[in-house]
Amino acid sequence: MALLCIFLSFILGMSAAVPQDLSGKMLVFPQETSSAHVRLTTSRQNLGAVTVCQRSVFSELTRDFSLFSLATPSAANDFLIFKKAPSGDISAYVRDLSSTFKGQDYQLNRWQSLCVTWDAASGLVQLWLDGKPSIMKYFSTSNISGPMIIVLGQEQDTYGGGFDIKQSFVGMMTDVHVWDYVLSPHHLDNYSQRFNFPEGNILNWRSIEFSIIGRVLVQNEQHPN
Ligand SMILES: *[C@@H]1O[C@H](CO)[C@@H](O)[C@H](O)[C@H]1NC(C)=O
Ligand SMILES: *[C@@H]1O[C@H](CO)[C@@H](O)[C@H](O)[C@H]1NC(C)=O
Ligand SMILES: [Ca+2]
Repeated sequence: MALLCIFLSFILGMSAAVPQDLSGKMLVFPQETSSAHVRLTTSRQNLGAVTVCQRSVFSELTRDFSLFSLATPSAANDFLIFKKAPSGDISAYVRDLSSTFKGQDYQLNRWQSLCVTWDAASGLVQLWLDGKPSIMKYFSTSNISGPMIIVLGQEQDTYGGGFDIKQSFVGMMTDVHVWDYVLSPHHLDNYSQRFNFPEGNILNWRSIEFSIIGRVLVQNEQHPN
């Protein structure tokens, strides 16, 4: 029995490390907890630019919550997308530096697409909500470097942990892609409309390595509007 368990956990452990195609699937975060999350895996250790795109919907969250949390040993908020309590405010963090984009049309109970781009060459960050660009803001010109832990569903205050139930995500999320360059405006617009765009070369929803910790469920997507 013990041997069987070891064998099974070995198989399950293996399957978590194999990239999976999540097209047509979404992640469901059905409870407010300080532990349930999804960890995404990349072997990259140096990024001079980033684009993160995702589609999400949440139902009742009028408090702060995390949408995408990338930490390295040197910076817990190395790349963080954080919805702030006042409706319309979305904060981005790069290399622990943050700024809030105000007046964003982020709504309850509706699928929305959100992309955040950053480039160390210019230091500029921009947010694209449903294909509409924000202003560009100056953040950081230093690369993100070191082993990365990427978490969906919780916000990392420390490398791989330090979760706060009051910053957890409750809702659905799909189509998470990450690129190591700034996606062109045409591709950002196409992403928001589910047209053609290049798959993420750092994280690709159609071939993604992940592990689920706690109650997060993979379900069929329900054709977001
Ligand atoms: C920063 O990233 C860019 C693009 O990946 C790379 O060309 C450059 O060498 C990196 N700089 C450092 C100091 O690692
Ligand atoms: C955007 O999507 C349309 C429809 O799929 C496609 O024809 C077009 O080439 C895409 N744009 C870019 C820049 O790839
Ligand atoms: Ca926190």
